[in-house]
Amino acid sequence: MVMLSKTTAEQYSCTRNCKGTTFISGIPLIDLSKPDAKNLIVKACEEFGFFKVINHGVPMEAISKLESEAIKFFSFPLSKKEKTGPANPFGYGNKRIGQNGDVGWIEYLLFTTNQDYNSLRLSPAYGQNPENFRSALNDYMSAVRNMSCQILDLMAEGLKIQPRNVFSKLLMDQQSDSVFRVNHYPPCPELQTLNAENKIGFGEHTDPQIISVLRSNNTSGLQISLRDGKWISVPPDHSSFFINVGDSLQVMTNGRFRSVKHRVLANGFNSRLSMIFFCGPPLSEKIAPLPSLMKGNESLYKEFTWFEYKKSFYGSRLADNRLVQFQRI
Ligand code: GA4
Repeated sequence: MVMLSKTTAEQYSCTRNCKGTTFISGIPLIDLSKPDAKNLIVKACEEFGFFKVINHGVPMEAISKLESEAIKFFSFPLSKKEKTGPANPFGYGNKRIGQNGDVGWIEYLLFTTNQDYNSLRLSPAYGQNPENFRSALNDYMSAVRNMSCQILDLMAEGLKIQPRNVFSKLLMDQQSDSVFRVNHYPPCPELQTLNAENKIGFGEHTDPQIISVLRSNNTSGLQISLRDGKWISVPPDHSSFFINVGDSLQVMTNGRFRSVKHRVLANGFNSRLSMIFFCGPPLSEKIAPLPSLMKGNESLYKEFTWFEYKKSFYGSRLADNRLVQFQRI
């Protein structure tokens, strides 16, 4: 049984299924329109490194438009999709994740966001009218970037640190090295037989960036790991967003917030579609604990820039602990 602190236990009720996975019915839920959002965000980042957001202000129209463009793209024949690949590191990818041997039951599109999609000419492989895809991407990313900044400002307020935009300014910077990913997990026929084992869609890992902002359709699959190593399934909710603490935020808070280990299991019957905005700092940014959060404590980490971290994590396997080599012993 998963052990939760008293206050948490009141909020989250758990049950176990036969394969030993724990389902948690209450992932921390943050209503961005409520005055206590900032304190609840801090609590969720400390306890889970993960929370769900409602009243987020991202128009449903922007979400549906991009979702339908993505569905259209993934329904094209493989040969056509491959014209926009390989994902090295940006473009269409199929089964292979990264460059170091990781694989999953997945196909995806990876985009860099620090270029202007108004001037970017998407290849005709994005459909008969790539302009539709481009404008859907632009609208979605700009709405999600705004919401991400709002969340990061609330985080700084909840932590009682100044200036309020200490995190969000990294995302607003013209040079912000953010990434956008659209994942399609097709139904996996192997899983349709009785007693089939779990099949990995996207293997366990932490995200390297500051926070990641995920939205999916209503197909399950996402799991997060609790501090004690137990995996819990996250009930999907197509109208909400899910926020992950990334490695960079763990360092900036000197370990007070933990980057959350997560993975996606394939589904036997339904397609899962997710879109994730990874909020990254500029390449030259020094990633280090914020002095106001140190309170006389030593930094747990050696100094590094986002560029140095990136160089190191592109050489890693998905499940590696990428921060370990930057930790002071
Ligand atoms: C994990 C988070 C993002 O999806 C990503 C991933 C990246 C990739 O798919 O190219 C990486 C992975 C992610 C971290 C380790 C390396 C690089 C795959 C991989 C094995 C786009 C990112 O920024 O880091």
